[in-house]
Amino acid sequence: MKKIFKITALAHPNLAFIKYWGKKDEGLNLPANTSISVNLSNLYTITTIEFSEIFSSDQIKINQEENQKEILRVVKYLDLIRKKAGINWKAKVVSQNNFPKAAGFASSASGFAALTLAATQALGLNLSEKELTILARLGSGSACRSIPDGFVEWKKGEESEDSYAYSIFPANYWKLSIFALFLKTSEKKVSSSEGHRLASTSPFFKTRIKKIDKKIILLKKFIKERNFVNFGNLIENEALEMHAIMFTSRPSLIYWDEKTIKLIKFVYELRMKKFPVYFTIDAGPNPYLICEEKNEKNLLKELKKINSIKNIIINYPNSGAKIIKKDLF
Ligand code: 2P0
Repeated sequence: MKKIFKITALAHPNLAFIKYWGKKDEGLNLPANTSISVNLSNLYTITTIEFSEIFSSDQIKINQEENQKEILRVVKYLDLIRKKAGINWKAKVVSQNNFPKAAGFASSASGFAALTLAATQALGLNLSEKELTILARLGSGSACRSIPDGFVEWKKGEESEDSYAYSIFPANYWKLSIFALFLKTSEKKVSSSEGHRLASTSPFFKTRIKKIDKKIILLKKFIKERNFVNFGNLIENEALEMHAIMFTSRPSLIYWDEKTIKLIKFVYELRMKKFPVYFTIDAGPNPYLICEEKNEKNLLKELKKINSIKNIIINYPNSGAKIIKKDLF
């Protein structure tokens, strides 16, 4: 039988409703808290990997670029997978996003999730979903949440083997429309990894961690009940809390710009007019607006009035990482 060493995988970035901000162990990407997210249908990374004994070095291309810092991170991660598989062949990797990377759109999550699935399959490692999430987490923390389907919980765990992600509700459980708004698409100056390091310097970080388990329980209840108003208020407050930690870190970290604030105020205005829409924001200036699918067209109409929005991609809850047939090389 012919052995296949070339595999292509597709993974979606995930949007956190309860954020991962701060690590307990930086080497292992053990988070300070449990987090909850959903996979985004219309944003994705496709990664093709081929291992061969004739390659003399790893060749890695991400979005048609050869960025040395990113390459080193990927090579280090491939070394980990090679060690697990007991194979030392070098690899060719081509990875392509359909959205701008490092602008707060979780490109490391979809990138490492796709790479984890493709590389382990190509080397014949038959890992369970739980094992895949643990491995993906070692590449980038949030990547573990892009492996399972739909709404996903990443349990913080005490050590590497019990810090993993799993689906808590399937993608079709709740028809949410999640608008990714592109205000600014240049790469951010401070990476998330650097940001995580600063989190514990905020005087409010300990309070956040103390209260977060209650928030997790509440969020799961609101999703289960499909209670949009309670859900929206909770996730919006959670995003502001994470950014408050960033603002009050030393040195402080401000990912927003004027356009972000304008959008926040716009959401408040819509709610004053009884339009049920809420926002969340990740480690970047670009907000996500969330409404129920029945209100999607009206929200789009409202957003057309704002000329600072360069592009809008509407997403729905989606399945996790998967193997696809279409290779990139
Ligand atoms: C999240 N973010 O929960 C939070 C919200 C950004 C804001 O996870 O160092 O890229 O690779 O483990 O996963 C971004 O952090 O950091 C992140 P590493 P990662 O989605």
